[in-house]
Amino acid sequence: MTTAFVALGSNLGDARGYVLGAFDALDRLPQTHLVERSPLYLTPPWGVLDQPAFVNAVARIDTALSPHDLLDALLRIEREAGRVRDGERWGPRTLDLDVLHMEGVTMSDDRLTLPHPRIAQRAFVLQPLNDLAPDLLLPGQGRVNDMLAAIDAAGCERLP
Ligand code: A4P
Ligand code: MG
Repeated sequence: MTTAFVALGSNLGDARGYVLGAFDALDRLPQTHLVERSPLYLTPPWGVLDQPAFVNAVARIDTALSPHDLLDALLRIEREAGRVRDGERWGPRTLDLDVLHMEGVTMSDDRLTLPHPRIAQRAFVLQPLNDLAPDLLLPGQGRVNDMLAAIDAAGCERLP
């Protein structure tokens, strides 16, 4: 089993419901179980600013799936949540699941880059990741709590 961290995000429809449903869907994946879920955060849009606020969270899972099989499983969960890919980068979505990190894995090919290359700039990822794994060292990027301390995360509001 490998420990992995998955980022969850939604900003269309019942965003909170999609994120909570995705935690359950992760736990139902073959050869995988959900170890811990972060709190949910309401976060200002990053990248494309003219879109609704997001609900974001991070899951810690244990999985025996390969990196590519895990990615395929996440894309399937996104489709089952009604995600439509219209080609707009960083645009609104019912559900976005990104692999942030898999323990011991550093790789980049045409489908998958690990660790996820844009963690260091993203408060909506670092805030919930820090709740689960503040001391985690992401190869090539740094320690989670150091990266969070270096950016402005004031806009991330923890949901009850
Ligand atoms: N891909 C490569 N590496 C990975 C990885 N580690 N995990 C490839 C997941 N996918 C990976 O992803 C496009 C392709 O990236 C995948 O099919 C996979 O083969 P995508 O999620 O459809 O792409 P995207 O969303 O259009 O672009 P990008 O850069 O991945 O955007 P993100 O990271 O998904 O960001 N603001 C807030 N507050 N909260 C958010 O959650 N999300 C986004 C989208 C923008 N702004 C946001 C949020
Ligand atoms: Mg994604």
